[in-house]
Amino acid sequence: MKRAQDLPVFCPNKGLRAAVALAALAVAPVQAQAQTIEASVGSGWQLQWNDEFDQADVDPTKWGWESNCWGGGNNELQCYTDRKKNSFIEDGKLIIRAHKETYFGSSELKEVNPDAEKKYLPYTSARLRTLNKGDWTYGRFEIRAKLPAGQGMWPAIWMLPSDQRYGGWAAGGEIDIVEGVSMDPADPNKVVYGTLHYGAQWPGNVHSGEGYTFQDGKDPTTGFHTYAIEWGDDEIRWYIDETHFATQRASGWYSHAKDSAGVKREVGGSAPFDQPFHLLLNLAVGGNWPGSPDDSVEFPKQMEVDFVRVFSCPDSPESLSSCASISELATVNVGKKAPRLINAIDFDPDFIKAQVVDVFADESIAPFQENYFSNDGSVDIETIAVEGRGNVAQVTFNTNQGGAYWQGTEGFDFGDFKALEFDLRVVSDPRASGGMMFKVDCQYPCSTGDVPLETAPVGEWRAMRFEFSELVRRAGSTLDIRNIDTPLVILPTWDNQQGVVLQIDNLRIVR
Ligand SMILES: [Ca+2]
Ligand SMILES: [Ca+2]
Repeated sequence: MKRAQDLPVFCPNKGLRAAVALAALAVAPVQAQAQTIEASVGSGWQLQWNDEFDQADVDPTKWGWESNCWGGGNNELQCYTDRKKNSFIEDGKLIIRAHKETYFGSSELKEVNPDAEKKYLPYTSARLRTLNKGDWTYGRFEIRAKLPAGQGMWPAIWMLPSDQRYGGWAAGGEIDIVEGVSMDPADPNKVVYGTLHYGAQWPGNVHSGEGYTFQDGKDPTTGFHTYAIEWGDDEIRWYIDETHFATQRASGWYSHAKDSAGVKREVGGSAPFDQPFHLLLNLAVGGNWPGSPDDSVEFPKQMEVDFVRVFSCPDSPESLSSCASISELATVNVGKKAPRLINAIDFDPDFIKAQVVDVFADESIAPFQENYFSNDGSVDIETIAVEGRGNVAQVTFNTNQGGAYWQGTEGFDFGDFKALEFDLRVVSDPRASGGMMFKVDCQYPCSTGDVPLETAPVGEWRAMRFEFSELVRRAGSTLDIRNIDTPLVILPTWDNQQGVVLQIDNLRIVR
């Protein structure tokens, strides 16, 4: 439900043959009585929990309402309320209805805090969840729903951990079964997304996911479709109707949770997706990902949910292997590699009294260690010997969306220092065009912002020097030189990076 830009998109027609074969296996008829409800694909599933929404009112033993004007952590524009005008049952369906109306409520997620500041937002909607009423680990989760189109509409069917065992978002994980983001009513091939969020607590969180393109006249905004995941201990699979379109595996997700001493540790196994999670259904309006509604959007808008069904697989409750429906045509998303944890590094606290603080000379120096982030691949950082220089750090971008950086265990006071220096050589740059950037971070989002680098011709070294006084004065810079934790982030221009190889040497902070 949080930011997930730039996800790859699955087109079902690419895999039509096997998708049809999978559909032929889906023989289980769906019947009205809870006792005989079967999963829409696979066999051996046992219904564990469901709501068909065929009673008069939303069942408070199954659903709780969140009521706040918090904005979802994404600057969303709706207040969530528990009023019937925002969520109710009609014709066997749960309706979550967004209205354009100014509302006044708590600006905090935890609406129970009596001291929370209140604020106005221009829309209302609803967010229902099963927390402490329906909490599950592993199984098949099926939700039949119709999603709203329109700029700024952000319907979501998703899951969050039911306790804070691994720490705050997203160290504990988030499973997005389906999200629609500003779907254009005129688009005949609308895209929805299935995504995982994991990693460390924000801002150390990462995400990986896949889009699914509706084709052949099928439309998630005019018809009902069944959105499902099969969540096992080693694999999570995403389904739309009978089509398995995406897979992610435990080898591609991780959790860097904080232990009782506040130290980050890598949790093994299938963490964070090995704990009880609950379901959330909501219709957000606006926010960082979809942007705001425009004049073309006529309110009210609504998401309709025909049913929510949770199945277990009694013969293989954790692996789900005896019940699973797996298509070889589904996209396997490799996920993200866990970055090296730096908080266990021993270092001399007096390092900062030196005339020159080396960050990398012939190796990375404690407390600063090299690392990378990436949305769509990996960045290799190696220490290699180069004639005349001892060792240098060689950075290879196998991605179009990543960066290399040197980061400390905390923010350090470089207030008495004058400049950042490093030597840079572009070893290879296969791009037709595109620049190079660097940043200094003071516990992101505190940062210089992107600073363009004038590199030497390919193969030649150039010495770089940047005065902190200049970096502080740059437009958009929020650099605080008394709290620098990341002396260097370096990256080719975003979305255009693949194949670039850099070498960096003598990265240091000088008086
Ligand atoms: Ca129903
Ligand atoms: Ca060197």
